[in-house]
Amino acid sequence: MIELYHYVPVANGGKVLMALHEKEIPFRSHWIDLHAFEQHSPEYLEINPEGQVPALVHEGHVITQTSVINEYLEDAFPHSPPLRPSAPLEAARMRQWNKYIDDVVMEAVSVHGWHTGAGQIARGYSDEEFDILMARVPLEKQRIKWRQARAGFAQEKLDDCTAKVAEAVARVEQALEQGPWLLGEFFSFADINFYAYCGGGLARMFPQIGSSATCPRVLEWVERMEARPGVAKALATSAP
Ligand SMILES: N[C@@H](CCC(=O)N[C@@H](CS)C(=O)NCC(=O)O)C(=O)O
Repeated sequence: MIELYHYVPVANGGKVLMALHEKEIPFRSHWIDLHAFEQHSPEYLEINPEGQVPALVHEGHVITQTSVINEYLEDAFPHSPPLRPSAPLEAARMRQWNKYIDDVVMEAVSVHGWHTGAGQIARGYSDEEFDILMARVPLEKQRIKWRQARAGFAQEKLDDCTAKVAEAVARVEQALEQGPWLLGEFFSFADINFYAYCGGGLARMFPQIGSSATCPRVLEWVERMEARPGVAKALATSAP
């Protein structure tokens, strides 16, 4: 049985939840509350020493990093509905999208998410309480990010991230000229990946970018994504 440790069904957690439901793979869900900093608890660090979610456990083995997890699911469950094209060139195209989304889009969207969401959580603690929580964060990069979120990111950084999101949306808008999904007719992990970071929340987080005047195809693609039973099931995931 697959075990998935995750939080709300957006961004990184949503990416694996959507893959599991689309591939119709049964799994047991373990809710890790980021608002309560459960991802840095000693119990969870035994599963993922980096203190990040999601983490997948299969037959006693822990797998982390969402794009790695999703391709693992493809390889370990070959009879589930495929989300990676079988032709090597098409698979490479999918991975090119995933690399760009993981390296650029995820980071750009997450700075905005952390500026508001994580910032609010972090400011709910006193300086002393926050220092104690930060001492448990294993990754230095994440400790810095939590502190930046608490103080608020510089406007220059926010503007740079907004520009990166706008460019990514323009690239996806162009790709969708070729068909309903990022790889044309084939629905793949690349669609799940972009939707998780930048699809569902696009119009709400970036109204100036996600409008029908600028990206009509992307907005129609968002509707197509949300009409998929596996995606809808994943999005309905809530706290136990
Ligand atoms: N590159 C990682 C990123 C994972 C990640 O950033 N997870 C976030 C939640 S969306 C997290 O655990 N944040 C809490 C923290 O770092 O304290 C992946 O793809 O799995």
